[in-house]
Amino acid sequence: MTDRKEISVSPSRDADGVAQAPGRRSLLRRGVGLAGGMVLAPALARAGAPAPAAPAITSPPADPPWSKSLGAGVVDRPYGVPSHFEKYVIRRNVPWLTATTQSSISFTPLQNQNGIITPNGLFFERYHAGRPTVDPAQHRLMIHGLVDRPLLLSMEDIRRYPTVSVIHFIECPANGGMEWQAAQLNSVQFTHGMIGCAEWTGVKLSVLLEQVGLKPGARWVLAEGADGAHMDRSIPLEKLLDDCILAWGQNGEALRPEQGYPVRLIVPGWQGNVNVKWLRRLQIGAEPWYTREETSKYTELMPDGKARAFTWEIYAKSVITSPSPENPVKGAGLYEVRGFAWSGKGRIRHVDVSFDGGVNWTKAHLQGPVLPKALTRFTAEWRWDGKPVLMQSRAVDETGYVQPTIAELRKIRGVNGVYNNNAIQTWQIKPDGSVFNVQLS
Ligand SMILES: Nc1nc2c(c(=O)[nH]1)N[C@H]1C(S)=C(S)[C@@H](COP(=O)(O)O)O[C@H]1N2
Ligand SMILES: [Mo]
Repeated sequence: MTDRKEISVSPSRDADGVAQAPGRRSLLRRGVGLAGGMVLAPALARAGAPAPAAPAITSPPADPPWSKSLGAGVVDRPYGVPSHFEKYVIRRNVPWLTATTQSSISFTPLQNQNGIITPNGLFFERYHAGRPTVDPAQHRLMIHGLVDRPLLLSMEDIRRYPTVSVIHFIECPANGGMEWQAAQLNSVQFTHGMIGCAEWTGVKLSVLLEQVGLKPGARWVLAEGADGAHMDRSIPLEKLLDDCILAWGQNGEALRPEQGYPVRLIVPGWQGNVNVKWLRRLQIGAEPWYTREETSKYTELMPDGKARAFTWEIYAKSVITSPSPENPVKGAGLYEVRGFAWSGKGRIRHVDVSFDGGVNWTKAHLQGPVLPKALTRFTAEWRWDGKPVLMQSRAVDETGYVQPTIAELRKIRGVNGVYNNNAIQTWQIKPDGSVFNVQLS
């Protein structure tokens, strides 16, 4: 096992204490207390340590203050917000990672995500020049280049096209980028939180491209954003015609400004940066544009000093979110291990979990829906005896590709890169139930 370099950026312990949802835990414990012959949720009713001697449970609980008064009325909050008790469930950034917060990234709190959809207020943010405030009434999208009929579309025009709604993840390929040399960040939010999954609503690019009429020789598209960075990326036309969409909806409401309001490109399964936000221009051409972005940043540095210019698809990956550094274990007993798996190449076929650092594997349960290029929930039953554990998950996608270990990845790619670290994550569980990010050599 290699040394773990610990950097104290993990959320504070007391915040984690709240994250443990004490109400639910004490309910479980009470469940055990009255379990004699009662039918409870089958596996988890057996969870936890032996029940403390509970007083006989004969009458309903006493009324707390909120049961003895009127609550707030409707439209007290015309736009709803989460319960005050959930205030620790937030995006976080790593201040030392970037010089400014305008060219930076924040992380989704995966440790608290229930189900496959990332709530809009928790979706990770990646900006190259900050988050612009785009007025939808003034925003225009230009489609030009090797086309018969160039278009200049207002948001009103865009919304008149036939719509589709699709559920896909967006992952920045820098996700896990700090972990190439050694285990660094003791937090699943920071090791894996540059990802979010949402239902995107918009129009298929194929519909728009049919309308502008592609000229012979058209093979590439330059997509450009309206932010100060005018972030642009070259994308093969083939991909745009296949499954890309121009999205203005995110989980049932308008895109959030953070995600590209009023309109962004969704490039299913491909690395985050091609999903251009605040989209203002699509130029059709014959060749890719090697923009500064592409040649200087989204390249993959190989051990021999050469760099790969275009890498697009997200390779299969998975991570256990509970237990995790933010979700420590509370004593020996039965637990449900929970995590996410995803692949940019299609559906997750299966996920294995290991409790001994990858020596033995057992099949996890995939919780539906299992959608292509979307976060997929997996669970596994785990009875902990209180001894140290090295817990891992390993995803296999529908192409048969198997998520590699960090040692296997390093053999091919060295340690100089930042991008596309899809290695198996190892959590070390100590006898006191605390969980640490470690790497196995
Ligand atoms: N216009 C524009 N689009 C952009 C970016 C940007 O800075 N400007 N960042 C890109 C990067 S690097 C990523 S990973 C994704 C992140 O999407 P999100 O912020 O909605 O999570 O947006 C991409 N689209
Ligand atoms: Mo990114």
